[in-house]
Amino acid sequence: MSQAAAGSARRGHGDVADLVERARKGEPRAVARLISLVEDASPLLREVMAALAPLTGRAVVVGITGAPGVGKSTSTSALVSALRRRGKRVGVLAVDPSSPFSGGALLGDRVRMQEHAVDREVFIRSMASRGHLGGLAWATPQALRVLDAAGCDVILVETVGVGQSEVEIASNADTTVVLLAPGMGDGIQAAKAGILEIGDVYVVNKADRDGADATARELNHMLSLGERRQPGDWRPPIVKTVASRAEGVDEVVEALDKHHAWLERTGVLGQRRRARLREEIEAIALTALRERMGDLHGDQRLDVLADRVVAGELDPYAAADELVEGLTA
Ligand SMILES: Nc1nc2c(ncn2[C@@H]2O[C@H](COP(=O)(O)OP(=O)(O)OP(=O)(O)O)[C@@H](O)[C@H]2O)c(=O)[nH]1
Ligand SMILES: [Mg+2]
Repeated sequence: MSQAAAGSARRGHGDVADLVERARKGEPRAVARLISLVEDASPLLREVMAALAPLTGRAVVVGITGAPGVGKSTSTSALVSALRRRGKRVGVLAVDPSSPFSGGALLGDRVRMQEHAVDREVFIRSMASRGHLGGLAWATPQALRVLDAAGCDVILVETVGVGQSEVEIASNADTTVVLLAPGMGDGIQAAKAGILEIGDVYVVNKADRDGADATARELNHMLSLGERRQPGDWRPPIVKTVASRAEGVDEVVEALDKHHAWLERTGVLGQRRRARLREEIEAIALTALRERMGDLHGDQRLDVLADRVVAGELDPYAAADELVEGLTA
């Protein structure tokens, strides 16, 4: 637990309300403190989440994923500028699922995000898994809730594409942007990583390099192969950008707006958010159950049940049922 978190844990109840109120007003230190509580899996989280619940549901969550070095942070920073020009309050969550510590990649991000560091309408946080139960899958939605309550209109979540994490990020976002770059053998990689199923918007970045058109064509071809689209379905657009010069970024914002409008019009937005919450609730419930199961080592109830199975009074399934009922009663 961070010092700050330990401090609020000691001070207890009233401080959570105060912290949430300050975060709601967009005070950066309060927002940072709340996200630290999430990262640390603080015992105060239950209270924090209860206080945040009525303040959330407004922010649009955009996931940005792609292979290492493809230009996610550069694109994210350029998107922040474009969104700020439109008067939006923006949150950025850089999630690094590969390391339990904030590593070099995130340091690099800080440099790329520097131009936004003094903007009070931009909140930027890096998050590492710190190895706690459930990891980032569990922490990300809670950190998103903090940024949502802080009045962010849009939250950009950058995740390095390392297999499973891409799918995880997709399940946390309303809209998922998949980044590719020419000359990385991306086409084949994309197919392998299941990236073709998760993108709502595809961006071929580094379009100043040779091969961008070929990459876009190949991607277009691969997307049309698996096509089983009905009329009215969303067809993911492919946008070419040079993120380092902010070229094409307005087109990306337009594509994001169009996708969001489609999500709302079709009711898919509600479906996606509900699916996300179902997963989150299930994860929390399973964690709670597992914790209670963990407490059973040395618990007499198990001995008693085992004896009854030995005595032929119960079969193991019925014994397990009794145990589970006892745990949730
Ligand atoms: N030529 C060119 N270089 C770019 C472009 N966009 C980003 N870069 C460079 O590509 C490198 C990687 O960019 P990042 O934005 O850090 O990429 P990333 O995907 O966030 O990388 P990780 O977080 O490490 O996975 C940097 O040196 C950028 O300056 C572009 O459009 N053209
Ligand atoms: Mg990055």
